[in-house]
Amino acid sequence: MALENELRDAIREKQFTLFYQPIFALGEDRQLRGFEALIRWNHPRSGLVEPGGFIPAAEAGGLIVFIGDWVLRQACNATARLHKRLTARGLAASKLPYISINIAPQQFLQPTFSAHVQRVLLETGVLPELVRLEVTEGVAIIDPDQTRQVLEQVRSWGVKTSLDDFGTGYSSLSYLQNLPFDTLKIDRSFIASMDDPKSRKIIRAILDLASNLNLSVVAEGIETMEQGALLREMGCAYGQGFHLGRPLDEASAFALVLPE
Ligand code: G
Ligand code: G
Ligand code: MN
Ligand code: NA
Repeated sequence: MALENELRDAIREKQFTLFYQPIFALGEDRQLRGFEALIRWNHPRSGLVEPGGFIPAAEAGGLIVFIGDWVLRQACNATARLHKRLTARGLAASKLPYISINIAPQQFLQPTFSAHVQRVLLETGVLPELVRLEVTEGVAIIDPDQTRQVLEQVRSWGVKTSLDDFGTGYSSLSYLQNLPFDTLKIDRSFIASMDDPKSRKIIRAILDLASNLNLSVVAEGIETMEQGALLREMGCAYGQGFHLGRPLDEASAFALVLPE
């Protein structure tokens, strides 16, 4: 309960902040393609707290909906501002980095969620095509029909959809068949164990499946040069991870694309 009260204060006192982890094309030129927004809690006494330390409590207490709505608006706002500055400098719309936003199941399945997305798109002016919503298969386990409806609705506005943590859950394949996703994010556990030939076979199978289903693939948790090179060789187009780039505060993330 104490943590829940602290979280309420944190919302009121604007203690949350977003970090942005770059997502790159794994090809020769390492083009920056997007950012994943990752929440941090600037705690008055503990300093910067990672989501693992408070998202579970926020989910249990229902506060994740308020926090998540703040994340969505904040990430879209920041991205719209960045895009304005980039286009003012003549960068083509096709080169603008997208923003990928984690949506908790409870938030995603709110009856008002898609209306909220539409409102945020309109109010921030961010290009819908440059917004990606990341969900795990947890949403489909709770309510497959609602999940499909919401994914279809946001996609009808141009927003892209990603299936996060792919490969770790229960019956991912039927979700791929029934749900409209644009992107698969291979869970970082498979990348971490790439030394194991079995793990590489699973990654190959995921890449093959994704290619046949016309899904783009982002490998998560790339921590070494070798992992990045091997994934590229295997045909994985995109990646993120500490080797490529750590989550950055807004100014540092913007500086990656807006050199002085
Ligand atoms: O940044 P870190 O590795 O500590 O994140 C841990 C977990 O918290 C990840 O599973 C990530 O998806 C989740 N997470 C990070 N930011 C957000 C957010 O804004 N909303 C939700 N729902 N989850 C987030
Ligand atoms: O569950 P989700 O995929 O959203 O988790 C994203 C989390 O993964 C972020 O909180 C981020 O800090 C973390 N992360 C990003 N890159 C790496 C990495 O290379 N290694 C590890 N261990 N974690 C990473
Ligand atoms: Mn994610
Ligand atoms: Na993930």
